Amino acid sequence: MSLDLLKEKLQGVFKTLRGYGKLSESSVADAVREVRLALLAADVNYQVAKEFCDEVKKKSLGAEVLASIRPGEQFIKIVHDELLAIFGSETKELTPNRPLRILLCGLNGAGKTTTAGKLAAWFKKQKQHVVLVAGDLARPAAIQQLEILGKQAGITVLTFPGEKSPARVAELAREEIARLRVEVAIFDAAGRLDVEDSLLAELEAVGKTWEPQETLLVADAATGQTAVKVAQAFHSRVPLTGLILSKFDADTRGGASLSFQRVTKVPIRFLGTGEGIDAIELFQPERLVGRLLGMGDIVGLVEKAQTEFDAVSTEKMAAKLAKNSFDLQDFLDQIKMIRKLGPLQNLLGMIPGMPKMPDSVDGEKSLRRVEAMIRSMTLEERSRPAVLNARRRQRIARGSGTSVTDLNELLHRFEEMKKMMQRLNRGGSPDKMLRNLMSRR
Ligand SMILES: Nc1nc2c(ncn2[C@@H]2O[C@H](COP(=O)(O)OP(=O)(O)OP(=O)(O)O)[C@@H](O)[C@H]2O)c(=O)[nH]1
Ligand SMILES: [Mg+2]
Repeated sequence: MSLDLLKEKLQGVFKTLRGYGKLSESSVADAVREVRLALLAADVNYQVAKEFCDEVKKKSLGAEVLASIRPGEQFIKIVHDELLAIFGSETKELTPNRPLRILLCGLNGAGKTTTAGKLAAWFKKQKQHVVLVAGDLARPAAIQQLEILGKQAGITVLTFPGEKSPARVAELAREEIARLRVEVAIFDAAGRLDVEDSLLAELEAVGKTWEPQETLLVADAATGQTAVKVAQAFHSRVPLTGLILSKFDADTRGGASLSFQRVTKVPIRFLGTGEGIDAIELFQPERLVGRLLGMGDIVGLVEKAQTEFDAVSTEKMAAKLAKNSFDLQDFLDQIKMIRKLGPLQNLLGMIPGMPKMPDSVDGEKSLRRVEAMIRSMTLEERSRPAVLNARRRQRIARGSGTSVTDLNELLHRFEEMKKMMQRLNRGGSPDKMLRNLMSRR
């Protein structure tokens, strides 16, 4: 996946930083240098990487660093915020105006036609009346390629056989769109060999007749800094309103995505994540940055858990899981261990996909209720919950000051958890088991 390399490197830097009790000027400088190398390795534009790092350094050493927060965390937060500053902190939606005319442009083979099909399918899913316009008259079989995509997705493709000028096609297509009451029309333009290409003039002409509200450049994420130059060149001829980074699934560097916005000030709108017609996603900066930095902080949780978990009982638990004899008593022991790890809310926040607790007080309260319920059970009941009939359940609820509904819920959750742990426990070490548990999404 794109940016995987950067992710790996950044997380390496953070891991080292976490070891420091205090961030000195030199440790900040070291970390910042590592971040810059990571950015450059991911093919982020040199100037962009430099500016980014200068900013991070300034903020890390500046007065706003809070003494009460752990230095490593503070640094991660600063990097996080700076990344968002580059990507833009929110998803920028396409204009709601209808009929919406989109023009897709880009270099040869960037993925325009595929993306046209994906976008059309994306709009169709939103119940929009969408058509594709075959505007690539340069490449043989380009029209046919679009028609195949259209057929696959059940989308009308407007073609004008015999027509030689794409600008004229745009004109004719607009008449059709009005007639058919189309809401969204996507114009698939011919690829340009390079930015000096005379075909750019042709694209300008298309822009004049098509008058798109959205002109989106499709750029191959793997082409890195070249893609940034391309974006600049296109932008100067046909004003771009957005970028679509294709082949985001393929490239591990993906640094271009960081450079684009900084250099062109044009927002990334979509990511192409595969060859299939559904392989497109809205570009969500928060999500991408979260993914990049591992804000779900799996590593941190595992480390923390590793030092504070009672190693002996973890081993015991793994053995029980393997034998499928994990029972409510163990569940209770585990809750106690979890509580030792610190504020519940922080802990849960580190597990990706974990539902947010309303607040730590509530979290604590419900843990205490669970404890009370299990404590009200006999040892036999704890090891064989199956014996819990209605009468016993009533007794336990009374004894723990809870309700039968609470108890039923607990038992249900326990069974679910047991099932999940069983699935995750592929005979590995407790450590591996924990990692498996934490890395599930
Ligand atoms: N893995 C992957 N492949 C993609 C993606 N988008 C497009 N492709 C592939 O890239 C190749 C070129 O795609 P096209 O859509 O034909 O590119 P184009 O820009 O229309 O090409 P020209 O019209 O010749 O300029 C095809 O093999 C696509 O399957 C993507 O997001 N991920
Ligand atoms: Mg094409």
